[in-house]
Amino acid sequence: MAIRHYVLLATDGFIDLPTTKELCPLPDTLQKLYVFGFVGGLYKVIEDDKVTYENQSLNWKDPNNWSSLWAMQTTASIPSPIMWADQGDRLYVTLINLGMPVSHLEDPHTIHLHGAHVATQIDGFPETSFSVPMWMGPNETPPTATYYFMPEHPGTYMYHCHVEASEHVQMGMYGALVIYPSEISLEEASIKMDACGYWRYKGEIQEQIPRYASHRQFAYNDIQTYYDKEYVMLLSDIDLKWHQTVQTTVETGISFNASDFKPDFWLVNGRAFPDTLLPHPQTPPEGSNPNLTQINYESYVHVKTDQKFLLRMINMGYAVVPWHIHGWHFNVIGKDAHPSPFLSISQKLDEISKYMYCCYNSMNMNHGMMNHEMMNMGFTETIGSGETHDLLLMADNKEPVYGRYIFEGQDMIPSLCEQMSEIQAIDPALIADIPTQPVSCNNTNTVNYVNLCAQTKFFPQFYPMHNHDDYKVTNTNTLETPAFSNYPGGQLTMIQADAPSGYMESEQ
Ligand SMILES: [Cu+2]
Repeated sequence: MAIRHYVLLATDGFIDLPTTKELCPLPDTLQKLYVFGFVGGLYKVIEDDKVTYENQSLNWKDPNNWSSLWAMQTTASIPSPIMWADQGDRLYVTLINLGMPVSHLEDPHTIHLHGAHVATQIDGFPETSFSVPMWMGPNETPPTATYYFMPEHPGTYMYHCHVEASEHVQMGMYGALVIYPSEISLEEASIKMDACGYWRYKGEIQEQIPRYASHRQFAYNDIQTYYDKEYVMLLSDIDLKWHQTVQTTVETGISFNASDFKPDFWLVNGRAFPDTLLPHPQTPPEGSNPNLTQINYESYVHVKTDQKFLLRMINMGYAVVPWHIHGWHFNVIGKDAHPSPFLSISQKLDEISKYMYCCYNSMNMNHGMMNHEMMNMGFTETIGSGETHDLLLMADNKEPVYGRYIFEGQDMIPSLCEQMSEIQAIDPALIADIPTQPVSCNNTNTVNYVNLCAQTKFFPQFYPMHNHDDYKVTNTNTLETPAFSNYPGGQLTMIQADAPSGYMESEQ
């Protein structure tokens, strides 16, 4: 059990949104967006009586820190910092209100841990509890309040300010909250790592789980929820006019009618495609403390073929999102921090069928129920506002089925590579250049399928995932009149699946 203490500071700021589909656009094509948000992050961790200060400068009790804390005014971005803990930890979040110097609004703020099973007093709904007033200057002690949460259920959560939530949420005051199973909670579910690093379930070694995998590679206290990599996909939508009205409301006296909400930007982890392919600015540098690097807002999914990956879908927007993933079908293993009931149903059916197989095989009984799958699978998941859905995917290998057709052709149809070289001869621009991970504006590595064909390379594979309200896969160019939309943009990102571990290209 650890005590994890975060310090969040509420303030305002600006983010840049792309208005075109260029990967690294010119600065004068960016739309400045006025936002509210929380800054700060993990302050300290107490574990086994050992105190680790992750960021001493967040210690608001020390007057020497007041000027640097005050200087965090106007640095808000979207989303707010990720918070995480293990089941059974004690999570504390101290809130400081830095005010909103850009708009001169003097609103109080709260932190509502959305989905957390907490007492009214610390639920962050100001109408039933309290809100935190503005700090009046770096020469005074900041007024604070500290929220407390003892997570009982692993899963994907979110947090947001609940003061005038229609406006403060639209303005960007939200972030992801992730709760992992603990070693103890897994053990209570008969899942335990042995002294040699093997994961065992009910005593049996689980070959599908690598040795020494972390307990934070399970989404739930269920053996079927192991993953190799995890990603947060926090979805939100932006109405530029609403943001502009809030920015000037103190001067103009004009406020925005929430029922006029009409979004023109759609974001994944605070960014619109193609920015979703770039490294996320909030990811700590490599080599940082594991407390800080445990989870991040990267949205370009980069895995190896045959790996399992978890998408923690969070919808903070005001519309339902039909999230569609190309390439593979997902298993919905949880919703709103509860494991899918299909997990235990399918496991019980497997156990029954194994028993039947053992006992009646000699009687030549049909054992077709072996490895029975009763799962909530799909390729488009409809995610309502305020919901979180955990999607588990296996990046299975397409080469055994598709490799021969692509490189050699089959059934009297020439190879796809041959067909593509004809297309290339007509118009080379029709063969896409795909930016590969890690993408950077200074050095964008790309591949295209004709290059891959020349090397008889099947990998990497690339698949998009996106909002299937496809008009939300655009970036609105609001800098020109009349405004127009550029496709692709908006709520779109990519999955890159590299060759499986130990794969030899010469095998092809
Ligand atoms: Cu607020």
